[in-house]
Parts: sequence; structure tokens; C-alpha cells
Amino acid sequence: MTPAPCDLGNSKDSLKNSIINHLRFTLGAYVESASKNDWWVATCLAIRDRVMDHATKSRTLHRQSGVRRVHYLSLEYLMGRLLENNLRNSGLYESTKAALGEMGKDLDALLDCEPDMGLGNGGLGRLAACFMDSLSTVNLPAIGYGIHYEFGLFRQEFVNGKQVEHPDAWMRDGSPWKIARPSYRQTVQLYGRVVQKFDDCGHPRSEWVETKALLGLPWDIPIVGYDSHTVNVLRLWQAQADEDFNFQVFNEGSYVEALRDKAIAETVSKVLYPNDSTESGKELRLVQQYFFVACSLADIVRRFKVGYTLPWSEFPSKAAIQLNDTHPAVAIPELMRILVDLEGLPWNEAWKICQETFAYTNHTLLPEALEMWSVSLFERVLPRHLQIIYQINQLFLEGDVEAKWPGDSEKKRSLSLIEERGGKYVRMANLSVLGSHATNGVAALHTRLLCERLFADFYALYPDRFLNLTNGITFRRWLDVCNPQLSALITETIGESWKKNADLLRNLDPHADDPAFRARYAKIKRDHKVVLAKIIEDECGVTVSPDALFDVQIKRLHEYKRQHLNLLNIVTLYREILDNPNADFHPRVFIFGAKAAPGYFLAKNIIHAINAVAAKVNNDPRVGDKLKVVFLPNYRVSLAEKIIPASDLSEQISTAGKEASGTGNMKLALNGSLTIGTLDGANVEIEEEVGSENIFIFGLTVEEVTELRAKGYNPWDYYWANEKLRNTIDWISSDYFTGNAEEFQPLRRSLLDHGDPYLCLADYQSYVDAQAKVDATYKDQDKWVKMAILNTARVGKFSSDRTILQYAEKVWNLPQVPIGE
Ligand code: Z15
Repeated sequence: MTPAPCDLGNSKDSLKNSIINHLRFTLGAYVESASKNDWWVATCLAIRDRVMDHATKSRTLHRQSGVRRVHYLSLEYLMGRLLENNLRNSGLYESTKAALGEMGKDLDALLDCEPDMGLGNGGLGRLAACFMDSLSTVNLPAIGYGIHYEFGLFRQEFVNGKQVEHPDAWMRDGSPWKIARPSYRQTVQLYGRVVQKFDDCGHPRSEWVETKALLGLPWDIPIVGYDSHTVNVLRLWQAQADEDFNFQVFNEGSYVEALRDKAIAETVSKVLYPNDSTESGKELRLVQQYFFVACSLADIVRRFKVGYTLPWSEFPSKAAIQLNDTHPAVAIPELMRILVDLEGLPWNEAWKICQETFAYTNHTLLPEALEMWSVSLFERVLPRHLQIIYQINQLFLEGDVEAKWPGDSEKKRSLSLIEERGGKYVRMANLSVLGSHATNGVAALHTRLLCERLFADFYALYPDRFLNLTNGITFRRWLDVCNPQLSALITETIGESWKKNADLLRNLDPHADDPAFRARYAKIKRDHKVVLAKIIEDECGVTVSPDALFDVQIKRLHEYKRQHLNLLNIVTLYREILDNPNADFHPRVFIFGAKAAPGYFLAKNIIHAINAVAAKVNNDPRVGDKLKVVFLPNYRVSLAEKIIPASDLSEQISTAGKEASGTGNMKLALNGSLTIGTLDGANVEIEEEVGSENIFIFGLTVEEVTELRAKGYNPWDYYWANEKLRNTIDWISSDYFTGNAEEFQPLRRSLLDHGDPYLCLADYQSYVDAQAKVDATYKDQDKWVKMAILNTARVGKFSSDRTILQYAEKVWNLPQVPIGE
């Protein structure tokens, strides 16, 4: 007899029961004395119970129907907090709030207990998180694979204006969202050597022997879509020691040695590498990549063998695998190894399966971000995979390349999987293009540059492999969760179907001319600015007026993103306010949020410079309220959710051709923050959507940058020609801001002696002029609010639901599979 199921209803009373049960039986706490954290955990578990049922149902239906699934492979998932998102997506927010309210608890206060799940650096990791949300929302069968890092991205603090990093022990107390799946544990091999053997039919077979073994324990996190019953999972692998392997050591009596090995094994999933858009080249990073790729592929192959007894040629019809950048590209030789060495398939059949299975997303053109592994390191860690890569390369260069460009060794050098100049390196980008059927860029301009520049020769050879899939963001987290007031106003005005079809936001367009609507829209913005002003007071000790223009630059600190160009304008304004105290300048608060990679010296110098300028400006009585500069420490998803709805102006000022897409630009525009930006990445498409009268575009275009560099760029020309610019740079590099003129010499030298690689000086005047136009426009509040509303109304294109449906149609060939109640 099946026992009666427990009450998993969605009513207030059911939820109340569940929460109380979890307090009592899971946490062993009394309702009367439970801590705030206990209440938070109990609430998460009550929601998780309801979600898990749908996860099991989704998995079963996907298996039974035998549909193709997409497997998203990413080293990073920047999930942020999950409770509010899961509540809003599942429609349980109101009933849970009421249930807790009856027990004297405030849901919104509990939400702040949750540590961010910060298993990513920046845009690439957050994109993966938005995609997981959209995959569940639009009912696509999907699994996300990644690493269960014990420590996510470091916590940032400022000490005397300088960045200090602290470990982020996000799951020291466990996490109510993750579930261990010990029965799906996998074993992974590393190091060792390759021996040639022959199988029973006399065919040569490579065998990888004398390897070290590592175990991967999967943790599942359910992903709740909006108004959909599909619950996919994010499966994260934790590295563990292989007990069997350690027994050899035990037998020699070295008990303590064995446990040391165990600790070494567990370092593999210990910590996220904190670099965004620069590769580290470290052995542990390669081991991390292979570890999670090998676990994930073994898991995919296990599922393929359990579900059906199909020939291997059918593998691609069951499994699509998306490579999020080249970080998981070792999956290509790993699948070849499985098919050729373990399953005994002929090389050409295996290669066809590989190409049909994999697709690759490129996220950058920056040379320092293109992964290259030294051949000697690669050979030591993955000897068999290096052989496979060499074999792929040889067949490619002697096959397709020779056929298209007979005898052309220059083409072979450029297309080769191996870089030969200055030591040998494996080019992971070339491997990714070659081993997959699709390579996509993340914005239209970025894709054009991929085809014209980075992959020009590959594009000539395989033009049909390249496509554009412009990035998107989930409107649930980046509007519904972070700005429920605006979300409610929109729903009241145009109905709620925009949540499933973001293009319908265009129906807001006419309301920009309605003064009553404008007033409500403006009030929501101002209320958020009051909340942010309080956070600024608490975090930075700076008092700011919510009536000032909130000017926001939030993103990783990188020279190409040009936080230092922003700083040049700030210091120029500071000078102007002192020189011309009666000028009609609308008060402005410059707000920064950014982490620098711990080893990125100049980025840290720029953070210090911004903080030093802030300290002077904020305490200068001659400036008063006209200008404030704040650098909020420890920028992360949960802080972004508070800054974005309160922003008036969105700084998207990268050097043209450098920012692949940007996604913060989309989040800010959606929340009615006007963009000041260059024609770079997705800014180009934002301008197309919102109209050029509703955005502040400035600076050199990609073509003009190329031209300027060709004729020879010299920052000194701009320095000598522009007195304001000269005074600004000289002032920053004087002793005025810290008492020590040496402090910001690295920044000065980069801008002048080292050639200003990101053209700050070339774009300076155009940026300052655009900022003056912003100031003038803001003074006309009616006009500004109209522009803001039109931004919200016209950015529907940037919903990640649209992006994901394009992937499903153009790359993965996936069906949408609705899951019943
Ligand atoms: C990263 O966050 C991005 C690119 C990278 O190569 C690495 Cl290693 C990390 C970013 C891009 O800089 C950004 O323009 C883009 O919007 C984002 O990926 C998502 O595609």
C-alpha cells in the first residue's frame, strides 16, 4: 500500500505546516526559539520539497520520451541567492509571506540571510545562470554541469582604499538547495602514460595506464522556471580522494601519507580561479577543467546507455553539449577517447559524432583571454588527450586545409591546433571551432569580428558553422525579483503576458506620454534611490541625496572596460566645480562596484585611485552635494539587485571592439537607466532597439579604432593638445589625493608612457561632451523619465528566453517539452 503523501500544497496553511515540520524534524528547533537562520533554512526546505517533486517528474518525462537534451558545460555559474527567485518563479511568494507573517516572521528580512552562490567571476558565469532560468522557463530538457567549488569568488574589502581579498566560504553551514547524489559518483583518471595494445581482432588500441584516480561526487541544485513545471538541475562535481587508490598506500602502512593524498585530491574543487578574461595557465586549473568534463561526459554516457540500446551514431540525437567558452573544450578529445579507446569506434565515426554533439560559444576577442596550454604541461596531465589532439590536427591540416589552400604553410600555421612560436601551445579556441558544428558570438558586432578577424581562416573554410546569438538576461531576476514595484506597475498597465513574451513590453511605449504613468514610474525609481542611499551610508559612510543623478558603473575591473576613463571625467568635473562654483551642474553621485583579479596590478591601482579621489571629493566643503563618488565594496549578484533599480545612468564605456557583449548594459536599460556608451558589444543593438534619441553614444567606432592604430596612436598628442585632459592627468598623478605622488604613477604610465592601450585619451573629449549632454538632459525631468520608460519598453529583445529559444532552434535542435501539473 502506498502511504498517503505528505501535504505539499501551495496554500498558506500547507506552507506553514511544512516550515514548522522542518524546524522541528530537520533542524531540531523550537518555533519559539529558532534563530533567524533556522527560519530561513526551514523556509528554503519547504520550497525545495515542492520543487523536488517537479524535478523528479521532469527527469522521468524527459527520459521516457527519449528527447534530445542539452548539456551546458561551464566552469562558472554566478547564481546569487535562490530563495526569492524560486518563490517568485513558482508563484509561492505571497502564500509563503503570509504563512511566515502569521508566525511573526518577515519573509523579506529572512531573504537577507542567504549567502550569494558566487561560483563565477562576471558576465560569463552570470550568463550561465540566466540561461539555466530560461531553459526551465521555456520547457527545454537541460542539465547544467559545473564544479562544486568550496570557495566561490573572493569577498572584497577596502583597506585604506586598496582591495583586500578574503575567502568566500559560501557553504560552510551547508546549503539547503543542494542534494548529494552519491549513486552517480564518477571516477576520473589523470597523469600516467599511454601504451599501445591490440584488441582481440588485432586492432591497435591505446591504453592510458598508471594514472592517478579522483572521484567526483555530484550535487544537484533544482532550477525553477517561471510559471512552468519544468525543473531542470544544475549538477556540480565535488572532488574526492579515491579510497581504493589510497589502499595501496595503507598497505605500506603509511596511514598519514594516505590522508595527505586525500587532502591533495580535494584541492581540485577547492576554489574558483578569480580571473575574468585572462587565463591563468596553472596546472590546477587544467586539472579542474578535465575533472569536471570527465565526470560530466561519463554521466552523459551513462544516461545514454541506461535509457536505450541505440548505436553510437544516435548519440548526437540524444545529447547536445554546449561549451561555455573554451574552458570545457577538453571535452572534445575526452569524447574521442571514450569512443575510440573505450568503445572501439573507428576514428572517423567518432569524429563525426563529436562534431554533431558539440557547439561552442566564444565570449572574447582579447588575446590574453584565449586559452593556450603548454604542450609539456598538457602532456604530463593528459597524455592520451594530447595524442588525440595531434591526430585531429594532422588529419585537419592534411585534409580540409590542404584541399582548400594546397601547399600554403601560412594557412596551416594560422589554423593549426598547435601554436609553435615561442614554445608549443595547444590552442583551445581552434580545437573548439574544429570539434563542433556551431561556433557562436554573443552579440552581432562581436560575431562579425569573430568571422572577420579571430577566426577569419576558419570562417573561409566553414562559413556555415558561424552564427550570432546575442546574449540575454532573465527578466525574472532582473525585473520581477529586483524591482517588484516596477514589475507590478507594468503588469497593471499592460497585463502580465510580458513575463512570458518580453516583446510585449513595447505596449508600454504610448504610456511614456502619460504624465500620471510617468509620475508613478519616477516614484518607483526614487524609492529605490532612497534604499540605495541607505546602503551607501552604511557601507561607505557617505551621505548622498536621492535627488542627485545616480551614475553607475558596475562590472569587473578591467582596463578595457575603462573605469579609468570614468575617473578622468570625474576629476575633470571636480576641477570645474572648484574653478566655476556657480555653474549650473545637476548634483551627481558616481557609483562603482568592481572586483579586480588579485594578480592584476593595474586594476588594483585604478581601484585605489577611485577610492582616493572619492575620499577627497566627498570631504571637500567647496564641492558640497554637487559631486559624490562611492565605491561599494564586494560587488556581487545580490548587491547588483539593489544598485540596478536605483540607477539613472549606465556606464558602458569599453574601447570599441573589446567588450564581446556585456549583459549589465541590458539589466540597467531594462530598469530604466539610460546608457552612456560606446558602439561596442550589445550596446550597438541596444541603440537599435531603444532609438538613438534615447541613449548617449560617444567615442570611436571599431573601424575608427583600427584606422587610428594603423596610422600610429600616440596618447601624448592628446595630452598636449587638450589642456583640461593634461591638468586632469597631472592632478591624479600629483600628491594631492594621497599625499604621495608615487601612488598613481602606474596609472599615469599606462596612459602615457605605455601607449594607453585602451585609447582613453582618444575618447576623452567625446566622453566629457556626452556627459555634459547627460547633465543637460537630466535637468528636463519629464524628458528624462520619458526616455527611461522607452528603455524599459524597448529592450524585450534582450530576454534570455529569446536567446535560449534561438540556441534550441539553430544549434541544439531541441523540442520544448511541457511538464504537466
Ligand atoms: C567573461 O565574463 C566574459 C568573457 C570571457 O572570455 C571570460 Cl573568460 C569571462 C564575458 C564578456 O567579457 C562579456 O562581454 C560578455 O557579455 C559575457 O562574457 C557573456 O557572454
